[in-house]
Amino acid sequence: MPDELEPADEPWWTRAVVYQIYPRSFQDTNGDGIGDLPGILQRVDHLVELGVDVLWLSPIYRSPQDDNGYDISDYEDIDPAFGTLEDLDRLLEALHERGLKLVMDLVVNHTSDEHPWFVESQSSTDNPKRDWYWWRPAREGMEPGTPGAEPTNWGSFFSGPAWDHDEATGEYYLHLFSRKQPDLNWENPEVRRAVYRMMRWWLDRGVDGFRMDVINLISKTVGPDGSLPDVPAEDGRYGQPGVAAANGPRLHEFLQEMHREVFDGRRGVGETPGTTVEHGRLLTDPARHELDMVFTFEHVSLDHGPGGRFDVHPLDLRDLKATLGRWQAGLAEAGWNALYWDNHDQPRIVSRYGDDVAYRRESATMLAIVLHLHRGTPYIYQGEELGMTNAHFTSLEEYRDIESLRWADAERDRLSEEQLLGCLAAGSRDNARTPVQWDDTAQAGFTTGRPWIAVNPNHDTINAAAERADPDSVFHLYRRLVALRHEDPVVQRGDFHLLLPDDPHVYAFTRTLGDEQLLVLGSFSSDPQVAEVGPGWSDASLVIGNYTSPVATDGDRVALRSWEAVVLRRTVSG
Ligand code: TEU
Ligand code: CA
Repeated sequence: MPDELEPADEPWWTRAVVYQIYPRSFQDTNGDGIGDLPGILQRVDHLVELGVDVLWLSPIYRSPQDDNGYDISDYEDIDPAFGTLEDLDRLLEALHERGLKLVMDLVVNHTSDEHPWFVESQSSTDNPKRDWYWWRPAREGMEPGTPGAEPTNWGSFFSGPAWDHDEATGEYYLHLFSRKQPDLNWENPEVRRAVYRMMRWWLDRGVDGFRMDVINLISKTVGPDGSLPDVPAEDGRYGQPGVAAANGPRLHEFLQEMHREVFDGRRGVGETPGTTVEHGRLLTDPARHELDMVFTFEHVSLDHGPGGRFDVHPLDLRDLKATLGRWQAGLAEAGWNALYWDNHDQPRIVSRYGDDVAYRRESATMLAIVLHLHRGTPYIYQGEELGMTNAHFTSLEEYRDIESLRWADAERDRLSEEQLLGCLAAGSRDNARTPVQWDDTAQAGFTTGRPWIAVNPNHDTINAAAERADPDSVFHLYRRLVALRHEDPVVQRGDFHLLLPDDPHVYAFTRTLGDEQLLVLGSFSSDPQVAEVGPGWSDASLVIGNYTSPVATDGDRVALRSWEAVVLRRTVSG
């Protein structure tokens, strides 16, 4: 092989695939209906069979579970619902024995209001920890606790104001998420030191890295006098806090400090809602020592109308190509993308950009192939590899997610119950949180008890056992994609070039490394499509596809069946 195609000393994550587990919904072992650490241990072989390299665990720390663990009351302990520190050590050992790494969710933009830091902070205005959070008096001239008296007009991501009035001390504290998730004040160096200490404690225990929750929110726009600005908003409404609370002026400084104090050779992935390509490049340029890769949100917001995630519209494929293409181009020279469709905050991709009724297998596998062939590190969210679908809940009682419930409460006056249900069915985070479907038994093999959230009835046909038994299943296609990522330098590092930007149905691009080139085609349509790919592909070999019979090429064109994806390889002369 020419030098260029040798794996060289590229960082390991250029060759790796990450698997995300949402522990609550993965596997229960004690019949309480909540997934737990022993359940993950019991299913480690599933990860090994899939071939993934890294496990990212959504939060398992001690927590009142207001936002399913994204509200932490003790960073150095495991929530009893999930198990014990010893269970975690056992899991770590089992993973490391099999060559897998463990990445923990790090939630340090905010804590739980039950964290001892906040309990102290709240106790009085002169408590030494008062300044660990964002406390502010009511708006000048307004009566504390009355509507509109909040220090700024920031809205919470979970509806309503981002400020809560504390009767005892008469001031407000900031919470960009629920009122049980007060934001930490990263301006205070003591806060930063406490966080770094905690991170080192986990790394010393053996964990391999962190996925950093809303990490670009840690620096807010704050004036020299400590004032926080209002944001644009309609009269009497709360504005998007992102404008003033995200990507603040000290973000890079904080992350570089964290890198110095914590990492050096150890790893971090940042989740960065509302971040631009340019910003993503700055965050992940290795020379800047901030993050190794970023999760962006643009490609999973393209089907949102002005009303946000509950205002779902059909996707225009051209937007998806333009968006992902922009991120590929922007991070081509420096920086690195995390590639994902699904996670615990997103509706299932097969129900969203695919067709989960007539072409579930075809569209799930097409989406997988298209995503995994991009440049970046692919993430698989539990159940995605089984082609699991949205929950399709039909009553409000079935929902558990705080964001969904708060939104439904806020909109109840405006929308009928039927409308609410329609919006939730399309946009709710609970779509991704139904239990993993292991088999066709009563609770899908997830629990012997009553699951905390309903199992999808379609587990009678969609489940891991059935997927494993069918060589053409979504599961086996994901296995092949993971293997391809491990083996193929063009998949790992090849340059990305978007084709057919204006085609409304076909996703098309090439990846090129040295004299090797891959052509990736994916049809986002049930109707037959023809992709005009240009000359030189008729003798190309098939690398991977989601139909068993050979792909039809005719001169400069490739014919694609319903939701078909193909990857072709050729040698190009330099
Ligand atoms: O999510 C951050 C985020 O920006 C969202 O996608 C958010 O969940 C919300 O749905 C906006 O509509 C992270 C976590 O992944 C999420 O589960 C937590 O609820 C949130 O942070 C707070 O910790
Ligand atoms: Ca349990």
